[in-house]
Amino acid sequence: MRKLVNAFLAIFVISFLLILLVNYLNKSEGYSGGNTITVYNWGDYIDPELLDRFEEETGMKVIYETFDSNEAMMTKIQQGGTFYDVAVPSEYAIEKMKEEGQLLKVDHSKIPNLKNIDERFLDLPFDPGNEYSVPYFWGTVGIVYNPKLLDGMEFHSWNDLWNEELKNEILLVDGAREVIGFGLNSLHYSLNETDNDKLQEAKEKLVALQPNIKAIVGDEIKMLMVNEEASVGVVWSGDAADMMWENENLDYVVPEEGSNLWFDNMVIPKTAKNVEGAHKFINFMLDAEVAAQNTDYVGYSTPNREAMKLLPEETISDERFYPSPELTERLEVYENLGKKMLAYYNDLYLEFKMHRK
Ligand code: N2P
Repeated sequence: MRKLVNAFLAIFVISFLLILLVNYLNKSEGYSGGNTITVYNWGDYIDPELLDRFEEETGMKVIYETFDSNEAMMTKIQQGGTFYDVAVPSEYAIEKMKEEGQLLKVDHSKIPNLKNIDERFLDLPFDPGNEYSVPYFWGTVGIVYNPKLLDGMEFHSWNDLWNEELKNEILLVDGAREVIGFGLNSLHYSLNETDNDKLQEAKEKLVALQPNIKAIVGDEIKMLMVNEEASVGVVWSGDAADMMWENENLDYVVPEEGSNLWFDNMVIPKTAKNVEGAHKFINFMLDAEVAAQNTDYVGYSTPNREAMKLLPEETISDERFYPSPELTERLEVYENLGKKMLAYYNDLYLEFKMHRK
């Protein structure tokens, strides 16, 4: 009997190892083939038709994976075992990854379409000379709301969120910098604050917002707002634009205390297996017509000057999504606060989340 059990056990272990081996071989073939590129992007952040078009035009195959926060993306890349050829971090994350030696330099001679990018989005402090990154989309953080469900209520200030009438009404985007950031902004502090007392004060204030919070969510925030299952959301601008196309009762505001101005750029992680393909993909996304189609699809604001010329006037003149210089002055870009401080922001965010009912 014992022998039989041992034999079964041996067969089981061997089959298991074989499955692992086959899987590994399949994967490494896919990932390392010169004809494949692996792209790591935010959820809902590309027109899938463009991936097909890229494959048709270049004969390359795209493996596409998504993430929902800079923190999740950075952790995954840092842990190793990934072979992303292109990733799309925001500015402070780019600076951090650069510092940690996780990025390859971008070869501008292989990205002729860089000339299509508006100069306002080039050579920004987080990546002087765009040595490591190329603009993809940009935007703000603000409040999307449905006046129809709220007796015509309007929003101007972050502090409007604490209104007692909003019990269980608010959806929040699931991001540490975003949430701690608007907590700080509501107190007229910088969203790059590093003073412990002010950070604690912001966290306490956010804890006091909990009764009004319905859920902290990812990309499903769009569906929930469009279907009118919630009346208020703290969101990224382009997600708001997308929702507003689907439901015309919705409106979006960047609160008067100020908010975040962010830039998402394409980078090539050091672990890339197809650097040539990465450049081709980046250049493709910067083509004016491709960028216009992508902008039209995702709803975010494009940094591509030539693409803007192809977009409807009503899109690019909408100051909610292409803010005026006056509004832009009230906005702050997230700074790379350093490893320790970023970890502290994450801790505060987790503490805030633990106060869910
Ligand atoms: C798209 C996410 C936008 C990213 N769903 C904001 N940096």
